Amino acid sequence: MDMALLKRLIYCIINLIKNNMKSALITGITGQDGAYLAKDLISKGYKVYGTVRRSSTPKLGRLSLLGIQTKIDFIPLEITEFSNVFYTIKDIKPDLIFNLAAQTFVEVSFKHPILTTEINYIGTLNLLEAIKITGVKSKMYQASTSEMYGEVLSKPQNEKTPFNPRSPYAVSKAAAHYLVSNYREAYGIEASTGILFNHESEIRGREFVTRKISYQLAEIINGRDIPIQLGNLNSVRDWGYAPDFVKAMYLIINHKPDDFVVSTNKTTTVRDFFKLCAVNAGLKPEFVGDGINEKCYDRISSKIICEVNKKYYRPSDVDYLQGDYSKINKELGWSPDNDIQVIAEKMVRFDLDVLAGKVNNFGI
Ligand code: NAP
Ligand code: F7E
Repeated sequence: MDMALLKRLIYCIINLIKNNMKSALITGITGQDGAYLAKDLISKGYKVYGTVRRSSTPKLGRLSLLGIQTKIDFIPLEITEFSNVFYTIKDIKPDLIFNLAAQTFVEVSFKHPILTTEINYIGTLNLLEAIKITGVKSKMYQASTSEMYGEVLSKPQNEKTPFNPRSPYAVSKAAAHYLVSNYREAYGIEASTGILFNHESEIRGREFVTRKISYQLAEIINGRDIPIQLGNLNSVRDWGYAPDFVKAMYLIINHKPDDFVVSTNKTTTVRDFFKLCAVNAGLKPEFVGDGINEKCYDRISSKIICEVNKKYYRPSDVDYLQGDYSKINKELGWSPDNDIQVIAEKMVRFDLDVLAGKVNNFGI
């Protein structure tokens, strides 16, 4: 057979395989969860489409770090633009749609409540309307959040616990959550939600408290003199590991449409997470004082390594979250693999390696 014909045949076979692959669209692929989820879906043989919104600087760092940047079909998408969402769904007709795009930082939601509502609520509505109008048979996953429980009405929280949101972020997510169940009931759209409790990782945004701590402790080990400035040290979270949690998303979307809590059921204060990280960084942390005057000393160097700064207090905070994940455990067999000690160890190790120049973090 001549070479040109052979090449053409191989090209046709590759295209045939590609066209028969199951496809998934991830909104918010450049974020923490989007990156891990994309990696999982690619390893399962999915053709992955990822949405990226325009910016003046590149932001594919997480995807580069995970080695999957070249394996994704990127789609320009601004989720608040209905026509953009509509034509994306109409053209791709993905088997699965994971709606992870959101303004995710609670603190910013107090400063940008309208933008947060437009992205998180209208964005979700745009997707649901696009699915409804185009009539595509896509299954959809909505990224709901433990923040919807807010000032909690019972402990631990499960799928039946009423919501009591405490921030514009939480309100926008609760509204989007109700939209999903409404479109499910009213139009038979196959949409599910995962009510995910906080989940962290080496590629978590540096504005969130866990990564702020691990990264800035690594800076202190590398000679930084200024203590880390934190807000509410008494806040309690149920922290899990993001790569474990994206596995739950895949199980949820492939099950009959429903809502599932994803969590670890274990609680840790911000102060205790700080201590765990500091010990992992080779320090000997001790907190002294109360409220705004609380400080943490490193008993090896006698230096202050952390102090409270009221700038980081929120107008209203969520003080306690603890998720009961027994439903997803019973029905889908999911449970978390990594506990908070392991998470702290991995995050501190990564940031120490980054600052020592041992790994390229692509700016993440
Ligand atoms: P993240 O790292 O902040 O990523 C958010 C993603 O949304 C980014 O890709 C971002 O793109 C994209 N995005 C923001 N505004 C957009 C817009 N207007 N149009 C299109 N895309 C937009 O968040 P994450 O931690 O991966 O969380 C993923 C989802 O899970 C979010 O919906 C979040 O609310 C939810 N959730 C997260 C947690 C958690 O603990 N991580 C817990 C519960 C629920 P850019 O890169 O352009 O900014
Ligand atoms: O704050 C307290 C802060 O910003 C955790 C998002 O992924 O998880 C995340 O939201 C707690 C809060 O996460 C600082 O007041 C103290 O009580 O890391 P965070 P979050 O607000 O829980 C949920 C589930 C989501 O859905 C969100 O998208 O830590 N805290 N001092 C601080 N928090 C920050 N960020 N910075 C501080 O200095």
